Amino acid sequence: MSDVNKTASVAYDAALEVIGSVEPRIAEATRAELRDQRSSLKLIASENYASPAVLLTMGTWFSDKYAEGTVGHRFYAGCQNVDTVEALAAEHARELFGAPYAYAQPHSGIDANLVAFWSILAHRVESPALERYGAKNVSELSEADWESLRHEFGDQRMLGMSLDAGGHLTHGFRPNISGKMFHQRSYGTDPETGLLDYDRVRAAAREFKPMVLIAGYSAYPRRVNFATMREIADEVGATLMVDMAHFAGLVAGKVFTGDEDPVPHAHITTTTTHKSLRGPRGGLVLATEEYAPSVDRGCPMVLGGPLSHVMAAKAVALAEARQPAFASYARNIADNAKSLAEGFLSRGARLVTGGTDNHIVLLDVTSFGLTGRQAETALLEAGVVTNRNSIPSDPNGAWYTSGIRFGTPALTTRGFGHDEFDTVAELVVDVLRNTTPNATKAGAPSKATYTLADGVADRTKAASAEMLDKHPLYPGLELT
Ligand code: DSN
Repeated sequence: MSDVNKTASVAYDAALEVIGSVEPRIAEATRAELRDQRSSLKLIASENYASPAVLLTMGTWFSDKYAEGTVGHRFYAGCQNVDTVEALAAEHARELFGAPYAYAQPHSGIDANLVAFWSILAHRVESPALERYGAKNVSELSEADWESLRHEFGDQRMLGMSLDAGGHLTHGFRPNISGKMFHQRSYGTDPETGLLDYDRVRAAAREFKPMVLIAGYSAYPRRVNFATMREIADEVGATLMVDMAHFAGLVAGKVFTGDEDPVPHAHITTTTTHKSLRGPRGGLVLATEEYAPSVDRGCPMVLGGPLSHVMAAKAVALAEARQPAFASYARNIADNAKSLAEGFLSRGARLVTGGTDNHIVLLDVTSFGLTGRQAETALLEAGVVTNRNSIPSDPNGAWYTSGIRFGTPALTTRGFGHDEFDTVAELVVDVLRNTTPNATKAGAPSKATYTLADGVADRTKAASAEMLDKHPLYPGLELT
């Protein structure tokens, strides 16, 4: 790896010189970002470090090509090389995940979910209506028929995990477009254990009868039984959509297999490519043959022109994920999350669900007398980069929150193991124990401001630097 990184140094130096000749401040910000990423403990569960091969693939002239449409069926001429790239990205995705069909165009996870929603509505509402009306496409419908079909689109139901239980904004959260496209309801977790209760999901599905049942999460620190979710979906005639944006790397690395692998159970699986999968920022949709034709129309029905340079980088990242080394990496992600969770528990901290069996650890910071916002900012002051997160029935609401979400994919990429993650837990607990909320003018504890005791940030940074120096980011990559 360091030889490759050494070669990449030449490429980055040259690139930064070219960039700097036009806008030096961008070249400097790019250098600063590398310095910052190298020198902080990155524990944001949705971030990672892509390889230089992935990163370099994004900086090419594929960025200049329009290619709306799909492989072999474009709205622009001259897309032969984009076809090669998109077909390869899809092939790697199909092989890696054992999916009948893959769509590599979504620009992000939210876009991938929008494509999935569109596809489900197209397949389950539009196609049967066109058959009923004897029309080939919606443009052929009379104004009256179109008006009635528009109402049908808006009348469908979605059931997804609630935001405070760990679901995502796009799983039917009212302020999000998903909560407006569909009548929505959410399922939560057991109030005592914080764990998914499949009987409750089943009961909610039987009562609400959704067209779309969404499984998957952004902040739930446990595995999901997707075979059971499919049974529930089948019982009520729902399409099972799984959003594996967070844990796609664990699926790719075969940490999640059998009932825990969503792909064989879901009708449609969506993901990002940049989280545990360690690729470029972007999205991906996997689907059964049945849903493939409607997903394939994602651009231009839902998406703008594909980012061909990013699809090329997806192909490179997926090729990396098919190497045996990726399976060890994925196992280490999950082992390290356990080490981090044990490190917190042994120091008396409270974790949502009492632990983890994926890549996420969700710390309840109320026992430190802090809000998530205070904890997040105090940790950042000490060089520990995390994000605040709601916990079930959060007493501090979605802005201040009561949790800190930790993830192990990024530091696992740097080579952190059990001992380092135990030290991370020690450092985090030290910072939080030495953080106190300030008082508001009225004398109540503030939810936002805090005081971190003198010396804590420095000692945390020094201890982190020791670990980070032992596990450098992009070893061998040096900029002049
Ligand atoms: N930004 C992603 C995350 O942090 O989980 C979700 O959109």
